Amino acid sequence: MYYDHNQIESKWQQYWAKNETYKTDAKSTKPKYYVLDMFPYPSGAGLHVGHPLGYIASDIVSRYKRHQGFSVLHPIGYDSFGLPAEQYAIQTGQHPAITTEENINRYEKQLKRIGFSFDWSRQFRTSDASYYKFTQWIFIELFHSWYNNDTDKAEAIDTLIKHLSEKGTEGLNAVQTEKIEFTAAEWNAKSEKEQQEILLNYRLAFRAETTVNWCPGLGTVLANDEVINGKSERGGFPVYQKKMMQWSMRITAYSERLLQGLKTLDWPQPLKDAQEYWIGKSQGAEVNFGLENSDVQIKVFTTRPDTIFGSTFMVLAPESPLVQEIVTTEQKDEVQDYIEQTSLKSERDRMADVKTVSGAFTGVYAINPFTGKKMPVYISDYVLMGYGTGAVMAVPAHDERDHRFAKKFGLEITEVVEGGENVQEDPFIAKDGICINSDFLNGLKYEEAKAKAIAEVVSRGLGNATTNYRQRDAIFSRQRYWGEPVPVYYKDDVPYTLPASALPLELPEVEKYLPTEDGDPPLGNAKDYGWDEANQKIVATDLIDNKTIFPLELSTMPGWAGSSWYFLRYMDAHNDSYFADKEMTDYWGQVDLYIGGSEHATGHLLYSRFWNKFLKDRNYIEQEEPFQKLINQGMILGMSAFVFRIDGTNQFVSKNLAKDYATQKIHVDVSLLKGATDELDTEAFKSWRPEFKDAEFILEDGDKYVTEREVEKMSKSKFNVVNPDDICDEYGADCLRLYEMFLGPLEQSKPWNTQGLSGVYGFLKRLWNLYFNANDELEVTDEEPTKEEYRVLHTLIQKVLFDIENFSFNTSVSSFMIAVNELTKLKTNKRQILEPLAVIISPYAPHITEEIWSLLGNKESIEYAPFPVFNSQYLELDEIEYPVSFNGKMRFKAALSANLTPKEVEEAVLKLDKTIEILNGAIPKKIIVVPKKIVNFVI
Ligand code: ANZ
Repeated sequence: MYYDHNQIESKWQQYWAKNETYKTDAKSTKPKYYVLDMFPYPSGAGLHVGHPLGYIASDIVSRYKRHQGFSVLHPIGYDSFGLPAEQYAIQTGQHPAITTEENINRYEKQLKRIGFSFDWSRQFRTSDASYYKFTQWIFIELFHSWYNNDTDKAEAIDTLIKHLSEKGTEGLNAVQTEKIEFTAAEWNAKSEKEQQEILLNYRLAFRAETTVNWCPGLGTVLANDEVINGKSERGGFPVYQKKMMQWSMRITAYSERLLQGLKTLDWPQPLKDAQEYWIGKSQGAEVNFGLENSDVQIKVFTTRPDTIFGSTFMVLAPESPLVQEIVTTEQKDEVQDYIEQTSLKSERDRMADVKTVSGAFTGVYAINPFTGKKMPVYISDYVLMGYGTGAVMAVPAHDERDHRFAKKFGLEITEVVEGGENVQEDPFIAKDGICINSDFLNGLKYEEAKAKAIAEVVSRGLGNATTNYRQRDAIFSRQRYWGEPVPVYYKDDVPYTLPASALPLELPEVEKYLPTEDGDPPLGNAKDYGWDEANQKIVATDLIDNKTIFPLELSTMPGWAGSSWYFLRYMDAHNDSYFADKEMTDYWGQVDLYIGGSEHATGHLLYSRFWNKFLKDRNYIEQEEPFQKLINQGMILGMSAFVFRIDGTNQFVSKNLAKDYATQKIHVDVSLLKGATDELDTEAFKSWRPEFKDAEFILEDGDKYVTEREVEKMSKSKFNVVNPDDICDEYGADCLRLYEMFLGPLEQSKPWNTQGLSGVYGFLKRLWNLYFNANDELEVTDEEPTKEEYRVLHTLIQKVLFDIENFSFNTSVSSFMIAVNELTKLKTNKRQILEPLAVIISPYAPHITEEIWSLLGNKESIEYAPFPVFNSQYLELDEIEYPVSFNGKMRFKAALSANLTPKEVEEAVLKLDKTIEILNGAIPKKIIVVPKKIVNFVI
């Protein structure tokens, strides 16, 4: 029978949808397995063949686990708030909800076409009010929580308020923006407003004035990981530093736990390294330096207290508030100029630029407490305000940046440590890391010197040992429309959260998506956006009187809010009263397998770990870490095509003639090539774009325009995308799935080549034909298979079990091919072989196997058929071909039963005609039998 992939695939896709084949039971007595793909953002461009790579792998695992008797959660939904839909809304006036809906519909159609076994019933979008209701609820919980270092977890703000009202800040060990101290009496005497302002110093969701990455092109603030080389990740607009009142999340409270947790996770090492680097833990000391003729102290953070004897000057961050306090009148102008110059640079640029050395002298001197020497105090942009204390003791003999600075400003350079292997940070390495030039540390090695220096700093009351993290709190406000409204209103400038009963705070309609004339975010355009506190409802914006009707927060949440907890929502996707029932989160626990791109290393994967840990602290869930195993799929690369335009003309010269001309290389759409060749369809090219309408061609071999091909990232802008819909039409989804897996190891990047599909298609036809006879009739017998047939089947089972458990999908596909070829040769038509064969292949190629399964007379879907059990007995050989040697020279081979003892082998070989002939009456001195390997006669 003809293998009609189109008919078969659409038939089963309808069957699965109608029967909800992949719907996960709410509760199950089976063991659970949770397989998740990273939350897709449905862009307008639709899917190309690179996108499904990870989804195919996770789908194979899901199906395999179902065959193995697991209750599998394999959900899908959409991260649907975000900038592109909003940018489009600004340009066209079309509501972002409409664009989003269209994009999702298209995306979903494409996904369904590939036959993924998602539980579609659990689907949701981050922009659904029924979902963001709980994103807002989590925000409120964060707002009403603080981090207690003593219990090492987040607690309800009430426990903090109790502490403050009973003991003030005494004995309080909290994560805070700024260290403040007061007594219980002082706290109790404060007004409500004052108390609320103080609490913001501790809340996990808080408001503070922060230097932000302001992107005028997008009209919003961006997170550090959304800025690449001073430009916005989306759109490439310039990003500037600006001070603004912003909502932030105190992720730094979790730095240490985020770091420690990595040890428990089965994640790719580069991903763990990226998180570790981002968190950036450094251990060192904070040391106070007194100023000459002044009470002012400059506190520095140093990771090298052992070099304090070599510190000859100090440098403050230009933004440090201390600068204004200490600068002398003579130096004021120079310092002011420098501060302004610095404000134009982003923190990233400042860190990245190690070449330019600049700074200004404040006019004052500090005293090195260890050497008693005067240290001029400078400001320079290489010192960052947000790190450590915003001040450094400069040690030019041991720190490269300090060294460059000292050279430029003619400052003293004193060596303290003779470098060595264990002084890795020391750029001026010489010998063995022994301290010199300080009687105090002389002769000590780096670690000893560091410990001794810290002890001395502490005993002299100059400072203490500290640990610093490079990670910053995460800015949470976006001055945009298409995001979750922040459920907060302002009374007397103090933020209060909406009661949970008022959630969701729905995104209001606005007439335009741009900021208001007063520079407020787009929500400032909403007509109904006031909060009636007494009646607990939203009312007209005009009614705001700041007495009973209050203004609501106008910024929205960032893209990462909704994606920081979606994996929990899938466990109980339609619960209207709770983000997810505890019974459900207990049952599903961690995501067992998470597949997605490596670009989420320091954004999503830190934020979601943070929220998960927070929800655990507050006893809403049990798991400390959300994603146990994670795989980063590689990228599928496209084969771009180029034409050569002769400079200044509309003439295009074929690739192999192009070297004779001055040309410009231009991308052309790969769909303009003839079939799967490199040859350009010149007519199609002419009608591709108006500017090529009159194109002329210089052809080669008389009639061909050959394009140049190059492997590049697959992307719409490079015109090298291949649409999976086209592949599904021509070859079918099963072929696409097998081919994507066959391309190579999942984690690696690999080029796409449409020509390769026909080989896989041939395999599917051979598989199909195994079940049919020469008259195209299904023919399967109930006869007992031969040993050889069993051997082929069990070799395959063993291989595939190993491969799937090890996420090696490409090797499984090759073993399918080998098995089908062998079974074809054996003309196998035994049910006991062919039925399990269909089950083994079904996770990879679910449509064809589902069809075969039903043709074989099964009434239920193949999906829940048990996976065949491996039996090693079938791999044992009946006969062994012994090479028989005489004095080390192999003369012939003897096929003997595998069950013979060495003695029996010897006897059997001695009886063979060939042996008798070669021995020719001689009596062997020795006969060596290596069981199952060789026989050797010594004569
Ligand atoms: C003296 C010293 C001597 C330092 C030496 C380094 C090497 P990490 O490892 O990244 O934590 N530093 C401290 N605060 C800074 C700030 N706000 N901006 C720029 N640099 C700052 O680096 C910590 C080291 O970076 C600190 O130790 C300090 O310089 C500098 F041979 O102190 B060190």
